[in-house]
Amino acid sequence: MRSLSAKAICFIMMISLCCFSAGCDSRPDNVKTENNTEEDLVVVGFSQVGSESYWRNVNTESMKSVFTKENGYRLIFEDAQQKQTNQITAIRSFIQREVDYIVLAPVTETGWDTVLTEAKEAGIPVIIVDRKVDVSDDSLFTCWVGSDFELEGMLVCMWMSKFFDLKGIDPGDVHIADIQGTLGSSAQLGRTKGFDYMADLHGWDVVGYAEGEFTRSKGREAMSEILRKNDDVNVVYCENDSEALGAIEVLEAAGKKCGSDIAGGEVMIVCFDGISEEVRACVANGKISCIGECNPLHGPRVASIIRSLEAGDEPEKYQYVTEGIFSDTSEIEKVMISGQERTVTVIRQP
Ligand code: GZL
Repeated sequence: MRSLSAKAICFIMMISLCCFSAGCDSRPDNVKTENNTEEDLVVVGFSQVGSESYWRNVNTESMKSVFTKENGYRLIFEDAQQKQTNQITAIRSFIQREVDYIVLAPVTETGWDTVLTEAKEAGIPVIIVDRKVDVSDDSLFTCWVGSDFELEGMLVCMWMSKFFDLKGIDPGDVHIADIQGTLGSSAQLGRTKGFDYMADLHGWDVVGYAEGEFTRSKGREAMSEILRKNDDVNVVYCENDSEALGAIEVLEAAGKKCGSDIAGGEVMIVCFDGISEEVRACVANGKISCIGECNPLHGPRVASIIRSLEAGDEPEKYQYVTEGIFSDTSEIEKVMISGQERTVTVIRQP
C-alpha cells in the first residue's frame, strides 16, 4: 500500500489531535528519564490487526513513534495479517517474554477469554485499542481506547438525511447499499448498527449488503456484487476509506458518475476514516460526499494510560476519542444525533 506523505500525516495529526477528547493528558510521551539503559525500559508487546488500510498504517505509525527507546520503551510489534490466531500466538509470546504491558488491537470482538486469562494469570496488564473485545469478565483487560463506531455511523447518516431534505429527495428514492467492514469487528458492528437504525428511521430503500473487509480490493468485489444485483443503487455507504476507493473504481468503470446529485443520476459515496490523501482529494472533487472521521492516533493515549499505571494510578476503563465529519459542501454546517453535535469540516480543492 502506498505510504503516506508527510503532508498527509500532518493533515491527519492536525485534524485528529484537535479532536482528541480532554482525557489525553499533555505530559510528554516518555515514561523514563533520558539515557535509558536496556533494563530500565518498559517493554510493550503490541499485537496489531494488520496493514489492510490507510487507517491501520497511520495507527501503527502512531504507536511506533511513541513507544521508542528515547521515550523509555522497548516495543515488540507483531502484525497479525488480520488473523486472530496470529494475535493469540503473539500474546502468548509476549507472556513468555514477560513483557510489562500487552497492547491488543483485536481483529474481531470474540474469542479472547482464554488468552487474556493467561495474560491476567501472568500478571501482565492488557490495554485494548481501537476495536473492542467481548469477554465474560472485563477484568481481563485494564483499559480500552477507541471510537464510538455506532455514533460514527449515525452521524454520517444524519448528514445524509439533512442533505436529502435540503435537496428535496424523497427517502423512498434513496436506494442505498452498505459495503461492510470485517464481519464481527467493532467497527463493522457499530457502523452497520448505526446505518440500520437510521435507514429504518428515515425509510431509505436498503438494496443490499456486501462484505468489503476494510480493503480496497474487497471493496471492488463488493461493489461489483451489489451492482450485479441492484443497478438502481444511488447511495453507497462504505465502512472505510479503502472500500470507498474500490467502489468508485467499479462504478466509474460501469459508466456511472460518483457525486451528490443522486436526482441527476449520480451515485453518492460516503465512508469512514478520512486518512488517505486520495480520499481527501475525492471529497474535494465531489466524488465522496461525506466522511465520518475515525481517529487513528492512539499512540499518545496508550502512552498516557501506561504512564498512569506506572505511577500507580487507575486510568479510566473506557476512553472514547472525539471525532468529526468531513464533507465537500458548506451547505450543512452542523450535525446533531443522540445529543452529540458535530461541526462539519469542509474539504475543498486547494
Ligand atoms: C476503526 C478501525 C477500522 C478502520 C479501517 O477504528 O478498526 O479498521 O476504519 C481499519 O480502515 O481497517
